[in-house]
Amino acid sequence: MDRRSFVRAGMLGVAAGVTKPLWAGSPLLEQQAEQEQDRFVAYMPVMVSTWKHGMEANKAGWEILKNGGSSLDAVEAGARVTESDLSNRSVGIGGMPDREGHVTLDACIMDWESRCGAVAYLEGIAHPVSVARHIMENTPHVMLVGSGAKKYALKNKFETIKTPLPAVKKEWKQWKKDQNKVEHPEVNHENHDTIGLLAMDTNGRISGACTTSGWAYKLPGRVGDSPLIGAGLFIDQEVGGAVATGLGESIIRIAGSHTVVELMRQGRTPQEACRETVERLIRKHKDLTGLQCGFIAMDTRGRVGAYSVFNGFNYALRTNLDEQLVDAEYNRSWE
Ligand code: SD4
Repeated sequence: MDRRSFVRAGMLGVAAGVTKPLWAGSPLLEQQAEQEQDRFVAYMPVMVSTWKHGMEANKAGWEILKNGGSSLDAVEAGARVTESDLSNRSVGIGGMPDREGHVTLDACIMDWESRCGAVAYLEGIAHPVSVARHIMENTPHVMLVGSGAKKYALKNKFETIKTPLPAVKKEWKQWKKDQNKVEHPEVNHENHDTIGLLAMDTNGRISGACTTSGWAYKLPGRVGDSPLIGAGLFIDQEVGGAVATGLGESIIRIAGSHTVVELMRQGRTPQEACRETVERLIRKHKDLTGLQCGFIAMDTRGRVGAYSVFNGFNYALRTNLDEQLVDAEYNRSWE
């Protein structure tokens, strides 16, 4: 089979709703695919998002992808679902505040042309991910923060919100009363809510987004990895994309998402790249207490992978056949 017909066969597989690459199970074809570096495989479109709430986010993104829409629209639509979720305690309107009671939001977005936008320390705006996209598409900048970001959002008529929600405020007040007892809020190994999303559309174009309210009761002014291109998110259409969740400080230290992408560039599968990045992150931390971090990645062949420090990390995967919540592999069992 020459290269063209090989790719065409892959495309027919997409149309037929085949979820496995056509060469799966055939060592010869697999080797050929490897050698020819085929970019368009039977997985297109595909969407993957962190944590359980990624299922709902993927649903919104899938509506766009299945109709031939762009991966950029898909990740933005997905992120907006989680940003509007009143029950989510670390994204958007339901987010936890800093130690002075302010909910400050971080988000970024990146597309297949390496265009990117970001906001950090943004308060009172419903959809930071859309502000990030607006900055990307309408300014010469990548990132706006704090009052500048807010001014920009208001000027461009982005929806405002009142935060924290009453229930969240009540919790914060209680925390303030108790705060002498704990130096750092616990980072739960099982429960993080930040959402990171990666999508590949029917044209093989990859985009990603990440949005969070960050570390609960953080110091005012603290910004985590989530809005930082290279840390919380990185896309390179030559290779693939990656997005991070977990303790932002440790992800920043190793430029986590960029590291995953660069490892894929060197030939690792998405799964291997996520694992190696987590191993590096662990090596840089003597004290692993509370250090839950996870990455998801996708390459230009539509293959995905994920890996975390501890158990409990999962991600939502959507392909043309089904949607699933997948438990990620991890490095450490409960210790
Ligand atoms: C942060 N990475 O601000 C975010 C928090 C997070 O799952 O991802 N929690 O550090």
